[in-house]
Amino acid sequence: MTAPESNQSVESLKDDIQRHVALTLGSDPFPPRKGRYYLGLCYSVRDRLLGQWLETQRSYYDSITKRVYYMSLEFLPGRFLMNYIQALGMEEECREAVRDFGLDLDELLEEEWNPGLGNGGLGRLASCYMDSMATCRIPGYGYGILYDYGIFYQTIVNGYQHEGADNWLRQDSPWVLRRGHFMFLINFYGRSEAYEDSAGHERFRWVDTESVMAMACDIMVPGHQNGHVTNMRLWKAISTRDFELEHFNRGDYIGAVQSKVESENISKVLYPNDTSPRGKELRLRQQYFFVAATFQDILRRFRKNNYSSFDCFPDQVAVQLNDTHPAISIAELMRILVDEESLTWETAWTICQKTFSYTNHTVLPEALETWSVELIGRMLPRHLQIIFEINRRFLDDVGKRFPGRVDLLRSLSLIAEDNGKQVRMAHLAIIGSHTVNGVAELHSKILKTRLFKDFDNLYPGKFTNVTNGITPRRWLMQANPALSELIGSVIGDEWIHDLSHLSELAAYADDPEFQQRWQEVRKRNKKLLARYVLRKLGVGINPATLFDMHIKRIHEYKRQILNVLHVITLYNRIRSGSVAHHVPRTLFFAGKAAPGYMQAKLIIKLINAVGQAVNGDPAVGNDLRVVFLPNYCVSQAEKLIPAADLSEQISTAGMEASGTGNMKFALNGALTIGTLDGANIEIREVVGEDNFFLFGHTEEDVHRLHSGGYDPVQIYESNIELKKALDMISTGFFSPEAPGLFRPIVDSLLAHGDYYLVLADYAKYVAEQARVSKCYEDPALWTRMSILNTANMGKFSSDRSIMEYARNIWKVSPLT
Ligand code: 475
Repeated sequence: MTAPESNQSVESLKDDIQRHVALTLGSDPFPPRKGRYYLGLCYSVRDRLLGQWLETQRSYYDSITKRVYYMSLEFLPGRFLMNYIQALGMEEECREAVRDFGLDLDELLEEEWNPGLGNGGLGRLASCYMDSMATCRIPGYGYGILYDYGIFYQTIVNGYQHEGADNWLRQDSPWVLRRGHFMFLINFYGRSEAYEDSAGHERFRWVDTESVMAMACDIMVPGHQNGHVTNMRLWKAISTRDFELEHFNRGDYIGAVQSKVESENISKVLYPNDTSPRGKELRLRQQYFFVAATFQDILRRFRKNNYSSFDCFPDQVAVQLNDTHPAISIAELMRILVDEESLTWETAWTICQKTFSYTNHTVLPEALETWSVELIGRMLPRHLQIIFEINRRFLDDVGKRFPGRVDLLRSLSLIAEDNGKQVRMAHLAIIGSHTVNGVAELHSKILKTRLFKDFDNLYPGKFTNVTNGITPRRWLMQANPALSELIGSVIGDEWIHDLSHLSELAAYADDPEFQQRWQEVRKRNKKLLARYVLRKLGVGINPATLFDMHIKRIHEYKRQILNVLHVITLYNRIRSGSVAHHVPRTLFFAGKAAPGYMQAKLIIKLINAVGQAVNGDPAVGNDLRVVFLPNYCVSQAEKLIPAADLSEQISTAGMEASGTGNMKFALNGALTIGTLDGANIEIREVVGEDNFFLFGHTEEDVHRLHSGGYDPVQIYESNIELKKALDMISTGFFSPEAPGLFRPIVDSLLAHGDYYLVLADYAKYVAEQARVSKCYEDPALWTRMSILNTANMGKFSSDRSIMEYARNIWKVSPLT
């Protein structure tokens, strides 16, 4: 596969780069400049993939195979250029080509802007799955929205988070292929009108609608050196001509342009996952926009294959709903099948249930989506009618099976009544799907035994688990070239396609020579990161210290506060000289807080304030440093993770559905300090109890403590170090200019019951951290643990996850 074909030679690459600089960009190729040559290289690499992409798409038609539609409002693909280069197996050629122009490939790569089309875990998972679908040759597509503005750009000003607009398409992206000929009309508002068909049956049609066009924009997702290129199709809103004409005819030019602009707002901006997602009309418009466009595309392809009946639709189409964000799909497919294709309700419903499957990503009650009946009724009147009819039939059925159980009807209904009438999107997704999965074993168990217990009783076997995974291509091969090379030198490169091969490393865990090489690679990565931090923040950090990282969205359940309390405790111990000797640590924090989540934003300020106090205290010196890296994103994660010694995975047990950062760290040889939550449990199972730092209450403990009897104040009173740390926060030690600034944080822990059980886990966490330091002082032990972490991570490849989805849920096989 890697054997250079003619267009893979350095010379042909150089010709193409210069040709693109001159003829695509219209720029003078001399002298070679970074920005232009970066683009020239992008177009040259793109050319080499486009042929494979066309061939792959054609092969789907030729084999008339079942296809997977992965529907997600979010994707976080990270930078593309290196991913494409490595997929083509052309890294050396590209390095040499640009070197000949006096440029450096690594510098060119930094020119690319991160497409931040997602919030965090859910979006990044979707992109890992796209990579694995392509590498495993699963025929499928990703579908989403091409937002003009991705997740906000975070800066830290005086310790506070500031949000800036992320206008990532400001300069056209070479990776986005606009398909002006794939445009679909999308309707909104209007009303549902009853009429009688020729056979005298009552039927409905959706009339008096407002409309907008959805234009397809495609991004290639290549498999790793296998010639398979999957398509990610993102929709962009374009105003309709009709809309304009109507205004123009009335002589209202400005009105025409204004409504054009407004209708195009649909794909303008990604919604940050704020504490409460309710009531955002534009968000529901986005959801339906992308669903309606995607289904027109799905049906276009289905029809192209000349099917005589819709009965075989589920044999051709599998639709995966990435959380409930695309769940309105179920009502949309019913509308198409019943209103437009004239199928009976029963037939249409059977087709729906055989087509959809739904992945849940969170059990936090505030994150479960609902839409008011009023809003859906206004924006999607026919869909609301359909949802009511689905609910009527469903509750009828439940009533027959469980007579007299009014409580059950209330808990299962698609409509919640307690807070004004709301449609529960998770309930719609569950009853409209054949399979519902959680994303780690514990999470899937919680879905069955707590959150959706009644549904599990009703539909035994519908709930299942697919533990998340990450792509080894981006998260080891690309992010950590030095470690990849070391691994390759002893076990070869098969792990890139089949991560289980990493287990062969275990044989080297105690080999002193291998250990030394392992340590050298890790040291080198830490030095690279130290240089990056110095460049970005002007802060010097010592690569010889223990690199302790807590990088993820800022949320109370992820308990950055627990980490901060540990930092303050270390600080106090250093200052009082109460530790015989301390293992020097550098604490890394990174992550965004939802713009409307005040407590999370205050936590960011606290981290920075503690950092300022600690870093500025001469008594501390090198022993403790705290850095907060602004604007966490995929590219930043790629720099941080390979340099981590310790990975903080310390959520309240039962609250982190899976986590995927935890997998990235362990794969790169960091050790985890973590609770029995999400995929931590499964990571610990495979790497071994001895190679994992465990602490904290279990999910069952948490459930019990939440049922009553938990008293954080008593813990505070009885733990001197904890009391001191909290008192420092609440009395303004870290905010002398505003002593009461951090009171809300301390109040949430003491006055408001400490819902996330920070105090309950504090003592065990601090004790386990001491064990971390002790192990770190024994390099042979630490290195052995590190190697064994990497060696045992085979299970967490997203290739494994995707093959489980393919076999057990989608019923599709890889193309041969
Ligand atoms: C979980 N995002 C992780 C990851 O499965 C898990 C919610 C509402 C609106 C927009 N985005 C969201 C999430 O819910 C999310 O990212 N969930 C995460 O999904 C992949 O590993 O535990 O928190």
